[in-house]
Amino acid sequence: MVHSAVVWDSRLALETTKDWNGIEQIVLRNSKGGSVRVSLHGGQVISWRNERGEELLFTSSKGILKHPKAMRGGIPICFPQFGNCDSLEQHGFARNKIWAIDDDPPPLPSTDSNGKSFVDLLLKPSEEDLKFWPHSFEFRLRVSLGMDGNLTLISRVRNVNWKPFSFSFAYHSYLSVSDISEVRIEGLETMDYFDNLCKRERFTEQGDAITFESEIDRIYLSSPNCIAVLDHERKRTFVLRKEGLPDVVVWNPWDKKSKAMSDFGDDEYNQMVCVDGAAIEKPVALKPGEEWTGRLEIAVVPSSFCSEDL
Ligand code: TA6
Repeated sequence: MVHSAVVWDSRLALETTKDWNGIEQIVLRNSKGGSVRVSLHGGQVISWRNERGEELLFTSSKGILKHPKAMRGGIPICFPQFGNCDSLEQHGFARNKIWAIDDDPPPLPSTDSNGKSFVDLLLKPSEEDLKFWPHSFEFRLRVSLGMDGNLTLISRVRNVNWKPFSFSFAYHSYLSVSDISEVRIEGLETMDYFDNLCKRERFTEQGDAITFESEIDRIYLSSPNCIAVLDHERKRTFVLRKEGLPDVVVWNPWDKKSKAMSDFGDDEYNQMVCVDGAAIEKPVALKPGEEWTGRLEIAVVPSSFCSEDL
């Protein structure tokens, strides 16, 4: 179901555009001038703008929007696994599939729709997908934009199979920052993490905020549900609030890895940081008929906000 100002299709009130591959994008707006753009390619949020029209998510100037590869940037959905595994592409197939608009979703709590502009999307496995991942599921994604400009993503994965299955998951959120060397992440102090740069060995974070002087690629484990990403130069803070997502991925490729990625500018690492609400260390296990919900809300507040307010 979609709530939007502009009627485009008699069945649904949709404001939509199409990308140059002819794939539909849904535009959500609030009355203050904020907007969100969601592509049916991967159910990927590809833009989130504040009331001044400033883009809050990073997308690479060299990003390739060519099916089936996910565009680099925005918020790709990593499902049914985060990272590499033998039978599936990195970060799973969900972000490389064409999703459908779900015009009759099972209800969510009214707080998830009151005063919000939202769209409900649906992904079900094709016969081809089932060859690689033999588990029937229904993945419902609600993307919403609040009157306050906050972006909310709610994922509901239901096991519609006759046998249990497990999966890992991440909202792979590319946040736009002014200068990575002036960014601090608060809320992960003293947390344990797997370090992808050290064969995923387990370490413990020191007692102060995370700052960036080189590549960081970590999965913080059983983390607090509220994380702050402070952009010093722009005097603004991203506040991530999550439920059902115990882990947090923090990634910046820095210079060497940036140069090695064809769909990423050599210096673009300065303007982005990935901070992903995730469920990785302990995969989500669903019995037949069970459903998992993973919710992420991202707000942008003036940087006078600090971790004590979390
Ligand atoms: O931890 C984040 C990470 O797995 C990095 O190791 C890096 O491979 C990145 O994701 C790749 O993200 P992408 O958007 O290219 O799939």
